[in-house]
Amino acid sequence: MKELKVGLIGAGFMGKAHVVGYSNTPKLFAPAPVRPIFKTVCDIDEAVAEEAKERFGFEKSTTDYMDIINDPDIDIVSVCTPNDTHAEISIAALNAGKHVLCEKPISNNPEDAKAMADAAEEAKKKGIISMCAYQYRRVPAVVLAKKFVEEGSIGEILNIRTQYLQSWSADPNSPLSWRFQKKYAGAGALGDIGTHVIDIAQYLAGDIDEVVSNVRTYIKERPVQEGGADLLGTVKIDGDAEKAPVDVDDEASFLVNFKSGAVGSIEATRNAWGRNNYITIELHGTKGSILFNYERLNELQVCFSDDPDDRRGFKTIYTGPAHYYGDVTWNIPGMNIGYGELKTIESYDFLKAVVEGVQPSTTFAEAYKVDRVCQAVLKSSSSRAWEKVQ
Ligand code: SOE
Repeated sequence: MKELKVGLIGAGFMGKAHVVGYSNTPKLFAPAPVRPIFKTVCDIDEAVAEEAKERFGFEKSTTDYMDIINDPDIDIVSVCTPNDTHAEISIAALNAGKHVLCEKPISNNPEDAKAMADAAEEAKKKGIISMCAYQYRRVPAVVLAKKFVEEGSIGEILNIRTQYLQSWSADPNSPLSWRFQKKYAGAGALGDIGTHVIDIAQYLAGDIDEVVSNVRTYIKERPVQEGGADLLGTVKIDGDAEKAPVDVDDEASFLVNFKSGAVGSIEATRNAWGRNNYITIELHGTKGSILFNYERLNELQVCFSDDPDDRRGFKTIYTGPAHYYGDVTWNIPGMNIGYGELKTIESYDFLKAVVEGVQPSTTFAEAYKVDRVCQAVLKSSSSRAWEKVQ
């Protein structure tokens, strides 16, 4: 089997997710496009890099990402670092002829996002593949929703409502990681999770044309976290610790108008007690409706207008062997998939694209479009008016 050598940059939570995806690809998918070989793992924290090397089975560890860029033996680079470093690392990797799978959001500012989209476009001419890791558009139920939209089964889209709600930052003692600092993250809930549902909304309903928003920071300062590891609210720091200001949003809610004429609303917050990874999409068309909730990710609800009056209503389709990769992941109905399988589907699509030389979604150009929607949301929160997506 063909082998491709992987360099992982950033060995925290998302680094682990990429390793799970790559290592499970040849196990879940037969035939597998390649066998990924774990060559070098990089983290700015030496102990984290060394631990990841041992645990994930990399040959080497380093604290300097240029060791990966300069290694002619490495074919693929996974970028799992804070948002402010995505551009520098991804562009260096693309210029060195490496295929890049970069975490979302594409960057912490529009200039870098554009530079990344341009670099990806240039690299593509030389057969170099890139992908931004908006994995939720690959949930089989979301792919099925797209199929219903494309087939016209629910008619013309009138509106789409999406939400991404989590709870891990609702506790004021959740530490001030990079995710609460503009210079690293660019934006708060908007950039971190709002971007996922912007990507899905545009995947299903086309480009967003304009937005009007409400953006809030509920918890204005948080206890300072020692060390760089992102604890995602799993560890609390008690009230006596030094505190520093939060300069990003805790909540971004906005109305959107799509270029197609459809309307919608998007909401994102990590301050919603009781909501864990609550990604919902509700889409109404002239001939039917679709409803999805990631907390029940193996289900899609659909309602068709031409069902008889006495039995019209939402029915639940359980995704399985008949749906996106369901015949190769677990081919018995009801086995179900979770986040690990989803990251594996993403890795498979990426690795297959590398082998076939075909550009997969979400492209850096599409991810830059998501970023432009975020810029319009932030602009609208200051102007308190509708703002066009530039
Ligand atoms: C934290 O909010 C986070 O890890 C996001 O950064 C991811 O993109 C999301 O998929 C899960 O939650």
